[in-house]
Amino acid sequence: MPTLYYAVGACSLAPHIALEWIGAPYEAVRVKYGSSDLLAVNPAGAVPTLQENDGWLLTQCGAILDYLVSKHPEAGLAGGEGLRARAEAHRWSAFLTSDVHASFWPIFMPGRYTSDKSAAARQAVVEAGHTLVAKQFGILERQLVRRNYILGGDRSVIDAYAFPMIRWANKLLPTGLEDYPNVKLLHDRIAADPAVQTVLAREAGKIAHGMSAG
Ligand SMILES: N[C@@H](CCC(=O)N[C@@H](CS)C(=O)NCC(=O)O)C(=O)O
Repeated sequence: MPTLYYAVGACSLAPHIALEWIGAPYEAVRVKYGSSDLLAVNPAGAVPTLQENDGWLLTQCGAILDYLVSKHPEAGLAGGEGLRARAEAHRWSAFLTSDVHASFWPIFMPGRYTSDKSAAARQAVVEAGHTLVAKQFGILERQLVRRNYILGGDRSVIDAYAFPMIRWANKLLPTGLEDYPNVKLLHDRIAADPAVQTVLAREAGKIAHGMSAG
């Protein structure tokens, strides 16, 4: 049974959702960034971190999601089969990791992007982050025109991956998701999913922690 180390509000929500969609037993362990619990498992101190029973460790959200897709083909979370469908899945996974996730860093941690400690300098970095996020959400919005899910067809791990970032944008952009109606529809579709509600309730501490029977 795999163990997922996650932090509340983090991108680890994506594999948490994927594990719940898959429905096989897993353990979910809440950790804090930089905590000794997390550093003992993953010296990078980051989530998501997935550990299999034999101790094998996998980090990097996109790699974890791809691993879960391959480990559980019966769950149908790949977003399509065939050479080009797999390439599209990798394309969107890379987009989320490198372009979308990265564009939030100046908003989350402006101090990492300027040596100027003034509030005005930090605020300027945050605003630059808003512009970056808006650019990436424009791309996501265009992809979702006439599509219920990012890869088309049915839901996939790529939708799970986008979900925490869509929540961040909703909360952090000055006008939330107002300019991205199709992204908002995707958000609402995923948020309405009972498995996703279970995961959100668990991460919020509203239901029991620990093992899931699936
Ligand atoms: N490239 C990594 C990034 C992981 C990452 O930065 N996760 C954040 C949470 S969304 C984190 O653990 N941050 C802790 C830190 O930067 O100290 C991935 O995609 O898994």
